[in-house]
Amino acid sequence: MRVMLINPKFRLPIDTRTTPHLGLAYLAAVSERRGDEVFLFDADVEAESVTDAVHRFQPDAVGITANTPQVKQAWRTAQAIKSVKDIPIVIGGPHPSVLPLESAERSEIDIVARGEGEEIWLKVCDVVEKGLAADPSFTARDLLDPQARHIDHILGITFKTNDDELHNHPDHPPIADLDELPWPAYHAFKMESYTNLQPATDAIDGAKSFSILTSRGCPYRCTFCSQSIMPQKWRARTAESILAEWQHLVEDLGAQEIGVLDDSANIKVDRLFELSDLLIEHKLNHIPWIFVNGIRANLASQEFLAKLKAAGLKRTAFGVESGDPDILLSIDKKIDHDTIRRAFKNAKGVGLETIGFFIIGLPGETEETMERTIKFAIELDPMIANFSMLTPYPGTIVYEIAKRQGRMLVEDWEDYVFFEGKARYEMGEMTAEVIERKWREAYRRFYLRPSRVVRIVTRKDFWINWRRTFRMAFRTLFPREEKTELKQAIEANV
Ligand code: B12
Ligand code: SF4
Repeated sequence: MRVMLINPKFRLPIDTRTTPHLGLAYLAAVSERRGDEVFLFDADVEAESVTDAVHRFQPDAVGITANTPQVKQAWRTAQAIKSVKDIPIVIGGPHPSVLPLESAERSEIDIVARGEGEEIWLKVCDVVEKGLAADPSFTARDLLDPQARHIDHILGITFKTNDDELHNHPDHPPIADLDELPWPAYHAFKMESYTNLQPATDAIDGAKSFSILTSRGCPYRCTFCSQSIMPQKWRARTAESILAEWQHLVEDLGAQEIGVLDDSANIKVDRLFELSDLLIEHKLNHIPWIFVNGIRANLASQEFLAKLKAAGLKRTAFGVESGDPDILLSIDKKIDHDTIRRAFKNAKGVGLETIGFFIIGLPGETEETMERTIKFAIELDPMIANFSMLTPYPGTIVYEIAKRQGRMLVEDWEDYVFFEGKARYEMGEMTAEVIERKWREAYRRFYLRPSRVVRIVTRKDFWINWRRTFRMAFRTLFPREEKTELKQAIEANV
């Protein structure tokens, strides 16, 4: 069967890096294993329009991914495809997973796949393939025929049959053994069109960078995090399975750096001790790698981090979130400031570069609590401090709090992204003016300290990449109004 997997266009106005979509890379891999011919259409890097691509490739089924700011473009993309042919269209990803009915109600969407998608996608493909075998003119309308009950057996999907009845099936069970999954199908992507997620080497954009996922899910439920889209049970691959993929990335694909994309890779430290030994034993530890999303600070002893460093780890991030003890408690991070201090000390002690993730504008914040966050960031002094202004995403607890007790300043899903240095909601004494001012102050005070400036300009990668760094810094401190223009360009680009 011919299947097309789509990442709808969504370019942030800030200078983000592009990287192949790992979720689609997994879907492409399982589809290929099923025997499908896969066309991966990443609108961020494709030159042709999606309709031209559909005319040319003639897919039998289409899968589209969507996070919240992407979902409207996903719908537009589906409409464009339906204008060519009534191909079955499945939408999945973080946004439809938390608000499935919204997409299922739309005529251009046939099926919403909630949560982890590989098994659901395969089951839908099986049904479409059988339908096409029985009748080569099988369409999405046939798939949703209420009498035929083609997809009644598939868990984890939400859809509307042709008689307008909505069906919301129970969740699909999580994949029991992640080692069974094939490796992400990077060959389906135009790899030369991507940069990298977070440069680990001084070569920056020149380096061949790949991502890897060694575990899925997270047992925690921080109030601001969209973790609820994935099964709560943390599941991990074995060290041997990770090693095999790591070898493939380095030896077959020429990876010069690797980004580990797990949400919480170190829930079981023994597994990473074992992986480190294997990376060292197989002489893969010369390839730098980083924990892009951070690891749990409460499971980051010096011995553990030293072992990871010996295995090639160059940089790790920690989610610090807030410098105020009460706010930290309120977000259910289940961590305290001393533990965070120790984790940074341990990481720096073994020579790792560090990143701290901080949030400005959590529910209940005041100017004083934000001030504590800025001071704590300066005290921890990571190599990179990332301050984000809170955007309450649907499906999170902060979203419910912001809706109930605050005032959302955005209506449109496309605005649920960090744009123009603007706050996304207000609550109590936390006005947009305060959030925006403290956020700008955080960057200014953290990065413009004389000691910090000296340290930055003496780094080699600063000089390799100085134009981008200045552009980013300028846009952070002096955000400009560019949303309308950008949105129009994206809409016109379907
Ligand atoms: C890496 C990453 C990025 C990278 C993107 C790289 C890329 N091209 O994918 C960067 C840094 C650019 C990024 C940016 C943003 N991100 Co981000 N990101 C992630 C992260 C950490 C990992 C994504 C990943 O690879 N997951 C692993 C794969 C296997 O899972 P997956 O992609 O979700 O796909 C699975 C299922 O969702 C499902 N599925 C997905 N699509 C489809 C389609 C079909 C047809 C089917 C059947 C199934 C299906 O099946 C897949 C396999 O199981 C996630 C957190 C997370 N745990 O997922 C956040 C996450 C996706 N990001 C998030 C957000 C908010 C953003 C930003 C909006 C932040 C911002 N700057 O304002 C931007 C949006 C940028 C954009 N262009 O869209 C949120 C999304 C919440 C939401 N409601 O949308 C997440 C969930 C973080 C969180 N925990 O809150 N992000
Ligand atoms: S922020 Fe990190 S620790 Fe908290 S729920 Fe999300 S992934 Fe888990």
